Amino acid sequence: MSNLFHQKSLNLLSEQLTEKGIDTSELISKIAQFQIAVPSWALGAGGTRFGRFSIGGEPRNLEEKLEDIGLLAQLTKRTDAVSLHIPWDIPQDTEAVKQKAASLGIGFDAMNSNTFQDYGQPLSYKMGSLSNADAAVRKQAVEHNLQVIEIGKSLGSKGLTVWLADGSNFPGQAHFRKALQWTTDSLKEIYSGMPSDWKLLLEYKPYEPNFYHTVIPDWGTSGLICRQLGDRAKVLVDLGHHLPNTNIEQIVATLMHQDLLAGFHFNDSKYGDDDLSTGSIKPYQLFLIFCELIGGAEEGAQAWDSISWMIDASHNTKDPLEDLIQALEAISQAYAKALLVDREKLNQCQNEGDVVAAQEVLQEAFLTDVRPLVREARIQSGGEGGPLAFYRKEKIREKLIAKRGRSSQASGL
Ligand code: PSV
Ligand code: MN
Ligand code: MN
Repeated sequence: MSNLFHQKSLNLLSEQLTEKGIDTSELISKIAQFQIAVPSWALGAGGTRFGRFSIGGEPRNLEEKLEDIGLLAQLTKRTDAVSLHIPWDIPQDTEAVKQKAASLGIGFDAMNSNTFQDYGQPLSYKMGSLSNADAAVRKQAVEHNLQVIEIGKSLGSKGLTVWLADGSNFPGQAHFRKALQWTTDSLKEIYSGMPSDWKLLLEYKPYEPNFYHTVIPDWGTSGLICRQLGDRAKVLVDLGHHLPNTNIEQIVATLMHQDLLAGFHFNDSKYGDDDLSTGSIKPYQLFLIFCELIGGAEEGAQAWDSISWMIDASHNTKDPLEDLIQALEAISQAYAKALLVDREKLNQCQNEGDVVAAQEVLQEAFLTDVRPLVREARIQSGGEGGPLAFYRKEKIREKLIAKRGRSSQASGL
């Protein structure tokens, strides 16, 4: 797209927004400030239980993962941090990793522990980790989390994300109440091992890999546990971790109302934890979530800065870097559209019971083409107007393949 086209579309949109009393430059600066962390495991091709198709040029180690995120940051200016998963990303040389990240302008977002796989540790997590009936396994899982905190401390991270696969596949297999209690007790130990300026982000998920019962299946259970841990434990909402048609925006509003929202794992979903590109399936839902976030922050329910933003996706068919560019764009667009909502008018419609007008207020914002604003925010920050086109024109994947090989593979999923 030409610069002239961009300027023309930006001018037209600015005129339209100014007529509505909206300050375009303030919008652009808000969009520019909004940064979303990228997970280390989204940089390689993912896979399904049926197979994995290598994309080529995948990062072979942590340093190369950082390089990929540095590139994303340079092109999009929408990300400035990585979220690491341990043991997939154990740094061999912490100082070198820190230096590399600093040279790329990348910080370390929340650390992720992993007690859902066996990777050579003495005791198996086959029958669960923090909820395991065997105290020795629980202890090992707690210690793993404490170790992840130590690694995070050495890198400058300020949070620990815990997702547990714990649960059971068949009725009778597990004792629901004991499993919940053991999990809570284990998390208490982990929480007390966190530095006082850290937060614990507790993820929930209704099913998978267990298909009968999951110890932390929903936001309510996660919230109940967090309440028993302390103020710095909050609920992490992964958009794919809901049964179909769940009203996620309402969950977000409820959690903010209770100061219990830790942050997000952005992705999209048609059926379950599909880990599809954010905004590719339900962009209207994503917009409505941002409406609640902005409303909740503006009305003082929970501070915007207290919320963590991260992508959690996996790619079986797309180039992961292209996909992440698309996801960052979709998130920025949803945020920009939600910023356009006339909240005063919406509030008035709600008070007057004007259902039709309330819907119009939301549609007016959602149907605005905000792409010129998002593009301008990127350009003003020093990024590319069209990062995807730039990526293809510069043949970046081809260059990565030449450097790293056709069948290079990152540790991880
Ligand atoms: C589990 O489905 C999850 O959403 C958790 O966040 C994990 O850490 C991540 O995916 C990678 O397996
Ligand atoms: Mn997740
Ligand atoms: Mn998931």
